Amino acid sequence: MSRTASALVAGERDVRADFPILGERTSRGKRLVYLDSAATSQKPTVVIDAIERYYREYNANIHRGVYEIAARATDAFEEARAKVARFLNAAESAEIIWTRNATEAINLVAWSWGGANLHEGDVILVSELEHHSNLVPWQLLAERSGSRLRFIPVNDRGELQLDTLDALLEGCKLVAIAHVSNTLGTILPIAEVVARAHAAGAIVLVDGAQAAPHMPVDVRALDADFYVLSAHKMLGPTGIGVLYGKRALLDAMPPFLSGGDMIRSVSYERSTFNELPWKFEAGTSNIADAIAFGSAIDYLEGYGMENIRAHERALLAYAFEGLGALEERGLAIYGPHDPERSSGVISMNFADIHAHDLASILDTEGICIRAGHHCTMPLMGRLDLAATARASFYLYNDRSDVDALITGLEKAAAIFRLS
Ligand code: 7TS
Repeated sequence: MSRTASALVAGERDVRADFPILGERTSRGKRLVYLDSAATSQKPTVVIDAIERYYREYNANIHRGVYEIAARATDAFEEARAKVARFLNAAESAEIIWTRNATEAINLVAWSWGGANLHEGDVILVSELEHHSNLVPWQLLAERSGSRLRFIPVNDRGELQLDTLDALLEGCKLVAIAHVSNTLGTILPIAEVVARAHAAGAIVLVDGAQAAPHMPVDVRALDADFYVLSAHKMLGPTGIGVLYGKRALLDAMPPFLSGGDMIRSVSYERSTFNELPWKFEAGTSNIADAIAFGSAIDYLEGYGMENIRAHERALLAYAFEGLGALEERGLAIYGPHDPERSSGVISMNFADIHAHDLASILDTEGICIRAGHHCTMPLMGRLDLAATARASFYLYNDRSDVDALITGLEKAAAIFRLS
């Protein structure tokens, strides 16, 4: 373990100092307690600087200019792709496709792979806890192709129930499933789902938007066929995301968007297409943000994903313990109450205080959480909830943030005169 990594786990290093926004004060003069990283993460100085350096020093379009700054931009862009490939342990950089975000990566697969491979009567299997981004594209694909959706159930704690999986996999061509639930933090048993799906002849897309930021991910060890993520949830900029796909699948897929850069040759009548990964990258890419995402990966790897996971696991245990004292006053916590089976997300309701009121009261203390359905309306229905208040952690959070959250909840209890 490197010195900085062990310091992170021990909570010694001032990680906050690397994130300029965390030094800001709210309009009420409060220190920022940022507990909404599941929505988007904050950005360290190295990422902000990487964006600025690109625009100040070598802004040029890629894959076409012969001059020096164009070559520099192309190299930096492709080097960032190579970093993502290493980060996910992909077999090669050509398996990493840049997209705008996880949502676009899922849509790419739904349109391209789904359009070519799904037919009348086929089954698409998703879980009951998916983010709308990993549900709606499959609903639309089912409509277009005449295929059907089925759902892997979750129990009342939001844990996946796999006893009926083999029956659900009958006739199934594709399983699309989250690695970590954005609403409950549940870590799903992906390796097992993939093995059983493959045995039944289905391929698997894993929505890693909430996993890749928080734990080591090895797409080859998982044997995932597709894996998607969003840079903005893992210290990178908005507007850049990733589709990982196995080469054999990507090679066989038709293009998604079309135009410049994704072609090999074009005549008035027809075109032939570029090789991977550029076949799927039509038009000018989000160059600056891809490069800055590479810097985010360097920063994360400086700590080590294993250490980031350990830090968040310890913080979660501390939070469960502290929040436990409020349970007798009506605090309900959803999802698995076990740091081993949960990523850094805590979803809750406090007595009959509406989640939005709770979020507003916490906001007056500088505490940022999210309230609502978290883009998982079907899961909310399944758990019989209208909304939850969700606190989510990252490597820059520490025990003082958890303490602030608990103090904020106590203030809410006082305002609402909870006994
Ligand atoms: N999948 C999961 C599991 C997510 O949590 C999110 C975003 C997405 C997909 C979509 O990511 P995007 O970058 O393409 O928008 N989740 C959340 C959230 O929980 N709060 O705000 C966004």
